[in-house]
Amino acid sequence: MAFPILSAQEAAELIKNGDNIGLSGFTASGSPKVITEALAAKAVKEHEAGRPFKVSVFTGASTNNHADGALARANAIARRTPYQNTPDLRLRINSHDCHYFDLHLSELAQKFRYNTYGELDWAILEVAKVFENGEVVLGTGVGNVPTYAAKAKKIFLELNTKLPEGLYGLHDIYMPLDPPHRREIPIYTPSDRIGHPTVKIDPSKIAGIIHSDAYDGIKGFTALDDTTLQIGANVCNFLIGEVRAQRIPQEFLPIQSGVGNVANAVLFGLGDAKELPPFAMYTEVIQDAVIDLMRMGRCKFGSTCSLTLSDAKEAEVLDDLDFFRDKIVIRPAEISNSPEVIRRLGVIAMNTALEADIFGNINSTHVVGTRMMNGIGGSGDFTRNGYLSIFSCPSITKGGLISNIVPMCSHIDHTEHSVDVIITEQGVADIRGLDPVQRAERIIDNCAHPMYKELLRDYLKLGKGGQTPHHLAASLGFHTAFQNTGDMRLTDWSQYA
Ligand code: 0RQ
Repeated sequence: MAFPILSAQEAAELIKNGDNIGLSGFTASGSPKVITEALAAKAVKEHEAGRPFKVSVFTGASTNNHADGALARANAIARRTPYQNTPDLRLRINSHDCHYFDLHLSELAQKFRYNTYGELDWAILEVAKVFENGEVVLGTGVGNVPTYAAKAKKIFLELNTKLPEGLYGLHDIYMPLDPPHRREIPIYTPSDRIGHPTVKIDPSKIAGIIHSDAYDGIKGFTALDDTTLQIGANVCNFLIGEVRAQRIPQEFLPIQSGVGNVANAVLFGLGDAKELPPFAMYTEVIQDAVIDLMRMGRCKFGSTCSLTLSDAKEAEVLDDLDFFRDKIVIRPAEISNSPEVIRRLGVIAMNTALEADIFGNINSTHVVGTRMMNGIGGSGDFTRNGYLSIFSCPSITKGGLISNIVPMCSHIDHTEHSVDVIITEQGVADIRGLDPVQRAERIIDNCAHPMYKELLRDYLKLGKGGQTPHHLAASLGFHTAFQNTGDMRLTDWSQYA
């Protein structure tokens, strides 16, 4: 069947104000690029003509500057979920121009199959190859494509000529049955393949193929500094100790690692931690550092939802796919992040906190409890279900104006029940088996920055008892001081005494 070839503008013209759109990809990888930019340009024209134009955008995780970035700048996003991380969209979300709701990444596909958020008018999917029967080979990120392709009324395919057809075989496309008919997802080791290398699309739904040759535009990470290097070393030393103590099996367990600079530093540390055996990853994102670990033989296999690589690293991988073919599988988000599989495999979950409180709760998403940063992403899927759940972050931010260890988190994404270990450049607080006061003492002693230790100890003395001895009025004292003075060090407990 010959599918119509459209320009990005022709495709955008078919999308109407109020439509629901599902995008391919997971992080910037595999997200569409040219139709979303044309859609943003259309929105600008519509707004200039005095007409409303906004669409609801559903994705796998964050996207890229061509999608979230362009659409947010055009104020063209009515509703958005799940994870995002472009500065322009962050501004729209925090000013309520865009109605964003934050969700565990593993949950979105199922919710769409039950029409929780309404019907999907369009799916826009970046692909590496289209077969005549409508089957497609995806790019470097899968996200929720199988579900969006099945549910969308109409589909645009962005055929990216930069993506080699050799990507065929890297994906493992599998859609689980839904409740009440659900059965186990039969993954017993990270490298198990249970699905199909392509996504099968009903050819009658393909509204057009649009050519593209754009890169994902992912920047390299901030250079490692003393703080992030020390965090990475602390994580690795902790894991080595756990293997020695036989709390982790000698053959080790699969690793999940989050996104960002801190996660990158942790992965870097694993390259040097030769006492740990070569390991597999069961994760949602493979970053640059993992590719280097594969070259070094330290990471032997990576199950992921995306290859979130800088443009240079992506070119390196795409040019050498034969080396990576038996080392990588790219899965849909509901499989890469499946609570069932994560629990079965015994994944070691390593994610980054914006702030941790002295009782072991974690804020991953809200700056000073109010401004959305990125979203919970997959951190909850992995933390809640992991064999061992670790959070790391620097002990201070902005030169010490902010302590990342606080009396009470200003927003909580991960509760004390799911968090096993907190690690900063100062040290490691293993809080398993401790009561709240014991946890607080260990986190302050081992993780807080010296400039904040006394303030935190004094807070603990303010409480009037109870198992978790908060002083409720003072519990957000660090954040209040920051809002009033710009410096958490100026917290004055005497006003609460
Ligand atoms: O701001 O860029 O202005 O300097 O937050 O902080 O230290 O560079 O950390 O890049 O590792 O990101 C939690 C956001 C950390 C990320 C978060 C400021 C700090 C800096 C970034 P600047 P760093 P990272 C897998 C799992 C949730 C989702 C998740 C994240 C910026 O890891 O989004 O884990 N996680 N998904 O200065 C105010 C604080 C702060 C603060 C840091 N307490 N208050 N600002 N910053 N702490 C992936 C997916 O799910 C797809």
